[in-house]
Amino acid sequence: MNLDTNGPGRLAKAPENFLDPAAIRQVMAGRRDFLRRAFVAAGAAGATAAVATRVQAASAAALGDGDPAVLELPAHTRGLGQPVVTDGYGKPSQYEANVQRRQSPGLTQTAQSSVSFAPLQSMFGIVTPSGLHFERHHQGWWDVDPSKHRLMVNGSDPALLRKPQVFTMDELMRLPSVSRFHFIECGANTGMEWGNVAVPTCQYSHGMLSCSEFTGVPLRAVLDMCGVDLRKARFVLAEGADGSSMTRTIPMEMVENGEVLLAYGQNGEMLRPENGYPLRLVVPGVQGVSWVKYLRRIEVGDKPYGTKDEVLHYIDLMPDGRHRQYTSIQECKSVITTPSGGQVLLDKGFYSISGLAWSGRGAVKRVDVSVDGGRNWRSARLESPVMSKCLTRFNLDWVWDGRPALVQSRAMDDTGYVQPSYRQLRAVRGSRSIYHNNAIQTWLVQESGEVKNVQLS
Ligand SMILES: Nc1nc2c(c(=O)[nH]1)N[C@H]1C(S)=C(S)[C@@H](COP(=O)(O)O)O[C@H]1N2
Ligand SMILES: [Mo]
Repeated sequence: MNLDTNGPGRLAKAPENFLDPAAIRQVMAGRRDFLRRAFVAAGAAGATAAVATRVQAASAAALGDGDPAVLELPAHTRGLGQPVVTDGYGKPSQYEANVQRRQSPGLTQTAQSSVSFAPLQSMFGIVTPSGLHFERHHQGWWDVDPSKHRLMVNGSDPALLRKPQVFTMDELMRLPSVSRFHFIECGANTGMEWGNVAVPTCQYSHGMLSCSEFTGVPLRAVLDMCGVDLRKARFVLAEGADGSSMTRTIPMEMVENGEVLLAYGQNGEMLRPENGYPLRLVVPGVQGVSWVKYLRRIEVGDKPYGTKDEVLHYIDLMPDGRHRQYTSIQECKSVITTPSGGQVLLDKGFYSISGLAWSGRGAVKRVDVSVDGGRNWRSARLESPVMSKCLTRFNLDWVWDGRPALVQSRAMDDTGYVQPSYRQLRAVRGSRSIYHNNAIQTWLVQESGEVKNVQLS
């Protein structure tokens, strides 16, 4: 590609949001005038009103070959806009239509027991819009009638819980609530990359990750209402109402400190059906599978339950052939979302490297960024707010000189834990696991500006 030689300061953002593949090919082929011409063509097509044509003609005469996006009065400046409540529930702009959660072709046999990935490369800040939240269903999703939904709280033994109770949604929602920002990451996120590079974009490599403000009642408060004996009841079983019979053991320490929520709210409104409406468990820092959706039962017990989804699934295959169970905390991890796989840098010059970091053990303390495959590192800016068990946005200024670059981020949390390289992770875990891959991600920015997923050995 013949790079435009405009100096640093010119930002040519990765084009996926406003160029289609054909347009990218044109730019890559050296058609540097392509963008301007495309805008001219679009402007001419829109300039139908006589007034606009006159303004355009006058301006063009005065200024020569000016930018029609500046010179022509667009329809939205001349006419009357849409009325209020055209949409009782607003939708994104039509121009953002390719920002979608997506399914990986061929990954699963059915679309009910499957996963969709959030478009991390298109998001700002730390909050995932609810309609773009990744989805993981073991047996399809449901829009459950909240008036018929119940939560049963019982004990495996009457001595552990004196007053078992059944709650309606109304009864839960009148209790004192809290709202907290947390990430949720499927334990299988980045799981396809254990052996080798497998997927092209960060949507597919890291998109089983989302972050919301959740609102609900601390499970601790409800267990206290039900007369729990915390000396004996050291474990909780959470059970979902869908056909997957999703059941997971949660250690009572996580519940006792008030962090685990019976959540009905997500980003200021009720949970979306895909995310467990009307009630889901929020287990901060823990892999997604424990965040049981359509939550219908909580049982307290005195030992781990050993359910199928913790004894057979969601276990870590070690190099010696044994499996590790109950490794549920999502360790510190990060990913650069710009520049990232599938994007194209159209120009040398200034870029804001941007990404996300998180830790299931607390807050992100530091993120270092390398553009030379890990030889040199610079600390990125952590953008506020920086919260515990929540996504943290980081940014770093970068001037791309047009030569190949290996772009990486390495996060550290407030326990001092540092995100490992693939070499370090595989030395302990091997390369045949599915779950809990938190290795440093590398994006190769090629001379052409195209960005590729690579792994450094
Ligand atoms: N009832 C129920 N809860 C469930 C699941 C499920 O299939 N059924 N999937 C689990 C898994 S594996 C994950 S990663 C998260 C995904 O939550 P999300 O679909 O809201 O992103 O929900 C968990 N809770
Ligand atoms: Mo998951």
